[in-house]
Amino acid sequence: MAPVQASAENTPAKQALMLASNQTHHGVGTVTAIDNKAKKIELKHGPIKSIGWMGMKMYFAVDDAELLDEVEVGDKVDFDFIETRDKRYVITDIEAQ
Ligand SMILES: [Cu+2]
Repeated sequence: MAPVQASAENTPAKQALMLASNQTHHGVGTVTAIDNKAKKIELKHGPIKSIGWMGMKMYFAVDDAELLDEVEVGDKVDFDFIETRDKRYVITDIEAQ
C-alpha cells in the first residue's frame, strides 16, 4: 500500500480538475491494458448513454493511481468516470465484477 501523503496532497485530485459537469458516468467493460507510469487504463467498454457513447476501446486517466491495483488485464469491470472541460475522462472508481 502507498503511504498516505501529507497535507495539501490529501486533497482529492478530482477537486482540482476542471469538470465539464458534476455528472459521474457509469460504464461496464473489459480491461485491455494498464499503464501504471502514465496513470492510465485502456478499457473496451459498452455503450454509455449518459455521455452519448457507443461501445469502444479507449484510454481513461485515473483519479488515484491505486485504482490500477484493483484490476488486471482481462477483468470485466464496472467503473465510474468524470469528464473534464478539456475532454479528459477520469475514472474515479473501478471494480472487477
Ligand atoms: Cu469510449
